[in-house]
Amino acid sequence: MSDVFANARQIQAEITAENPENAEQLEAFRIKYLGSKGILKNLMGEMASVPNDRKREYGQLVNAVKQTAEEKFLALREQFEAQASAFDIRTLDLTAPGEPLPIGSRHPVAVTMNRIVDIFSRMGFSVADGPEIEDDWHNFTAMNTPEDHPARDMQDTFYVVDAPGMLLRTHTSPVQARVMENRKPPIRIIAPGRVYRNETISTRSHCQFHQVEGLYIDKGVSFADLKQTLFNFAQEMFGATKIRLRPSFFPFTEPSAEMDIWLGTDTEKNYRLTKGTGWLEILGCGMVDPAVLEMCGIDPTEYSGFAFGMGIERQALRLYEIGDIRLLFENDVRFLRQFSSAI
Ligand code: 2NM
Repeated sequence: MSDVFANARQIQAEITAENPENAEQLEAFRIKYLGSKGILKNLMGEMASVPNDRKREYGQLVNAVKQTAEEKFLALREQFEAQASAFDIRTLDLTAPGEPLPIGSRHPVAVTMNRIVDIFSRMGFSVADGPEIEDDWHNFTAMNTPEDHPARDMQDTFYVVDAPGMLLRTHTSPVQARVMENRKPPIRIIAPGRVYRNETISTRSHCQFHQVEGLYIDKGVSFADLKQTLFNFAQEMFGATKIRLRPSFFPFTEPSAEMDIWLGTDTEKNYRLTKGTGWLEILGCGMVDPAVLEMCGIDPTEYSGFAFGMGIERQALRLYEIGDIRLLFENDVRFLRQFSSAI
């Protein structure tokens, strides 16, 4: 009779000493002790042989043994489950296909800018850049833009508060001014980048957009050079077959011109785009004003040059036949995704 008590205590010691090392061994442990034909069932079955006055004591002992086994089982099950769900190289299927990664796309303005840069690179132009927060001198004075010129007006230019003479560049021309100050001709550069204008009048206009300007200075650079270079650009960029130069005015060039490409009026789209003329304006250009060369430290009696400038957003609209410029600023991924194959 006293054997059943000793036996139960012996089982308890065995349970404590058991050390299942994985889920499989733990299941064997459970069946051995807690299963329907397990050791604890047997221990309970011994109750019949315990005298009545000790049944209560025996029941408590067997319950304690059972609790030991159950606690051990639950603790180890939790531990093994946690291990199984954690990263384990042995359970990793190295042949499984990868998760698809959503790939972003370049913005059409960036794609257009890259194309413009690429075309001029092949004609021997290199890319120059400069600060977007500029001083009055490089943005306006060096560009032959007088103090009372309307472009300097607060309505057009963002001036930096508390920094007299500092502003957000209104064009990338100050980049050219800085290059002319620091380098000797021949100079053949393009300056792509962000520019800022305070255009709050219409909902269509934006305060920040992108420009590419170009500059070519050497001995004997002529208007014919300008014409051939820009015609080549129009061919490469838009597949244009004809260009037209109309007289215009910029403070920094003399003479100045606006360049149109020939689209014709054969299609309704081209008719609408060219307002029935067949010609579409693409860029502004001209021979660099001798006063600009002089201010930037280049002798205008020795050198001459041409320059040009264009807004990139406008070229992007043309290139991708986008109907509304706002699409370029809204960054709606449903719009941007369409350019995922463009470089
Ligand atoms: C334009 C049109 C015509 C231009 C001029 C210069 C510089 F620095 F040489 F004076 N840079 N860019 C220029 C000329 C820009 O944009 C419509």
